[in-house]
Amino acid sequence: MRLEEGRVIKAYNSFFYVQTENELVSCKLRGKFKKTRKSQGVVPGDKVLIAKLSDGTGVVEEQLPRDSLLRRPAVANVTQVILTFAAAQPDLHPLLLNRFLVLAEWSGLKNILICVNKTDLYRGDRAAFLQLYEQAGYRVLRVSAKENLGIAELRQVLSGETTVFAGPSGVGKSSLLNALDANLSLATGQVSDKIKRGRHTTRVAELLPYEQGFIVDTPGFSAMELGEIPLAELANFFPEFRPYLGQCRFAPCSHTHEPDCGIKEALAAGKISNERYEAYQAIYKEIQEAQQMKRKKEYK
Ligand SMILES: Nc1nc2c(ncn2[C@@H]2O[C@H](COP(=O)(O)OP(=O)(O)OP(=O)(O)O)[C@@H](O)[C@H]2O)c(=O)[nH]1
Ligand SMILES: [Mg+2]
Ligand SMILES: [Zn+2]
Repeated sequence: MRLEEGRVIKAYNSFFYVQTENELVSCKLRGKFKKTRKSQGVVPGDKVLIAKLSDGTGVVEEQLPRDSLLRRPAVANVTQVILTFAAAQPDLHPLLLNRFLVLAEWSGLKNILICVNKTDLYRGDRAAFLQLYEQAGYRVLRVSAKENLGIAELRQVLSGETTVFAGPSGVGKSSLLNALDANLSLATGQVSDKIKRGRHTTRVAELLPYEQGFIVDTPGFSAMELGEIPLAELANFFPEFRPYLGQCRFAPCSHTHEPDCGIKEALAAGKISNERYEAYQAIYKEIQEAQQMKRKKEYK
């Protein structure tokens, strides 16, 4: 049987849409690829080999090795992620931003950017707040899909990359993609007036061809499970902490209560911001509690 190579563009209702060199083929999966507790299964962005059937549909026969995997939203062979938030409606919560950053760092992606959309709505000054993240090493883009502000700068970072737009519902991910390419005409949804939250308009992740690469629209989310993150590695997921790791008296050091801690000294010297250190502590506690819960359950 002749197999053809292709890339999963989106998965929907147990169908996998695979773009081959010449066409888009709707495929079913061989049973061996089904999602289990251990494996994510086949996800958008995966490169696969398919067999074409006489009716024009296909079957995914092989999954090719991945260069990278963003775990949430699950997209394979991604080169960068743009964590997208709104300056307002919904409001930007620092701890949520930090949790998204940790999740992206855990996936080992090289390029992690922050994009703040809806700058047209915010009359105050977010500069000081966002500067903390720039000092931590992240590039921060300030844009407005509505007023077409910052879109040219955004376009520059996308060329030739596979870029996932991830963030809470209603921040304007699909709107931004539409601003980048009006032909996409992705559905967008109003943020509810009452609870100031998005309505989960985008339902599945989808790779869209863009300037020799792809942009990936994804469904918004804000509740995330960080419990699988190894606690001992958490400090590595704060890039500005890295130069000070290995300078602590105790090894391992949690950088929370131990004396002579390199991270706490960097904090006292103003090299690490209070906000980021507090986020580290909060996330550390959250992971610790999730893991204790899990252990209790297993013990029973
Ligand atoms: N004022 C203002 N509104 C915007 C901007 N960008 C998007 N919106 C509005 O915000 C709402 C949500 O936009 P979407 O693009 O659907 O948001 P999303 O992030 O794709 O949301 P999900 O698909 O639910 O994850 C829509 O009513 C948009 O018109 C902007 O720059 N300024
Ligand atoms: Mg959307
Ligand atoms: Zn320490």
